[in-house]
Amino acid sequence: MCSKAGLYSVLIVLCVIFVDAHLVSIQQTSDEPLAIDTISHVVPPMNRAMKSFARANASVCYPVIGCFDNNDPYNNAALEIPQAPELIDTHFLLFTQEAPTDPEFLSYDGNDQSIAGSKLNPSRWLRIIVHGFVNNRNSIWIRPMVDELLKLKNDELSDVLVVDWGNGAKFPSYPNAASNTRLVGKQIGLLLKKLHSMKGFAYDKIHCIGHSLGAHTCGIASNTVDNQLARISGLDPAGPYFEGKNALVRLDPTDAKFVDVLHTNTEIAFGLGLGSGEVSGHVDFYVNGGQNQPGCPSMTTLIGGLLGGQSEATFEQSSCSHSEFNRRDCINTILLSMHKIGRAHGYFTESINSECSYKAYPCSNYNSFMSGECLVCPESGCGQMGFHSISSPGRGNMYLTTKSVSPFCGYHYLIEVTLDHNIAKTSGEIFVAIHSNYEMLANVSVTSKSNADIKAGDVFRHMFSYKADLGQVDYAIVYFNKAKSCMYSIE
Ligand SMILES: [Ca+2]
Repeated sequence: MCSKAGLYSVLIVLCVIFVDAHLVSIQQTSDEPLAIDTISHVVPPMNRAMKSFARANASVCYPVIGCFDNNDPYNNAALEIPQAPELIDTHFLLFTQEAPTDPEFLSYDGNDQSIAGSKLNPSRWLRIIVHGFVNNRNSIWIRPMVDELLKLKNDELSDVLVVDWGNGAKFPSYPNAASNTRLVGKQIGLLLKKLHSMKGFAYDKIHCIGHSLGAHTCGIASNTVDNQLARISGLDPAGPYFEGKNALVRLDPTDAKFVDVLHTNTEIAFGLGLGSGEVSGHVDFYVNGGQNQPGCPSMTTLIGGLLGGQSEATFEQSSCSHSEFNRRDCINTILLSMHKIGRAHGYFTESINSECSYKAYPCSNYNSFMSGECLVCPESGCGQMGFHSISSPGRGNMYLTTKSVSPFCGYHYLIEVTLDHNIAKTSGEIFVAIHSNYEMLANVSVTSKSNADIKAGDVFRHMFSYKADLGQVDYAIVYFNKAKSCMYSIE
């Protein structure tokens, strides 16, 4: 049980010739295709996607929904204004406890019968899922999230509404998709007003979960009902055209009573960036630092490899390649592959019914966290990333690590290795093997590279997540692999 993890602190001093090593189980306090939001001004094929011929001072009005212009602050999406609702063709698919696989289609604009005859139950939560760029209702991550949400019981018992605005989120026009978040958000808000007036649905039983562009769409939806939604979960909110922009156009803490945000893919490479690193909620989880995720190729590696002619198979073999891969051309390959880096929806889906808690720690930055400086929860408490963040005390910026493969949640451990003062300067890699009453954990690198500079008095710390509670640690063995030499024990 993760909840038990770290209830104790284990300190092992390794009696080796010149190394002290400490394994510290993290203290507990006293108390997861496709959704890519892509912008590029560098990669030639993507340039086309970013071009916009919109002009300033443009406006448009649509029946029922209302008017939109591109005056400040709504000039954020390359001056694009939302496309016609007939083109976007938004669909609202309702999955209920009574019909978990056979959705009802709800309508906000005239077909009141769809709401009047709905199985929607206002005593339950309504969880709304909103996808991002290049996604639609069939994106591979949506069904698993629906299933996990429908498993919730008791006070969390839920129906699930999937918002499909795929026609308005199509590749290649990211500016249009970014602008369409305003219209789709308004459509969701209008539907919620209908649910409120016709079914007695309380806004404080509504939770909007948005991935990428969908995160900002959730913000607009709540704005439409005077920010009364109980909760918005932003899963790697889109960065391009939103990060640093006016709070009216992007997800921010004022948009709902509780806003929790996962940051998983803020790395920018070759001019391409996906997620926003901006603080956007009451609690922001910077997962594995937020830039990219373990087990996934970095943006630089991925895009460089693809543009360099690396094969699709290469990426199929990566541990991120368990999701959709339907390459039609190089650009799609880039988009689909990049999506896999953003595991925000995978983490969130896993968190809903997992016994593992995804414990997260407040810290000033990721480097400090990885150095072991923030391993004691303050009086204000630690956080719990994902679905249960609302019931954990942690607020503000939180840090945690995950495993590189599913299930991603694990137990945090910190290994600390202190070198003796009598060693000669050298280079190589230091590993630790941990033997506990649970199992042996072999060859954990604490230097993170094979040719680290090593000198007397150095202290190496390595934070990692492991699949289980290691329990009582009996002993550990430290190994040193000298650069360009054979491995040998330094014992
Ligand atoms: Ca906002």
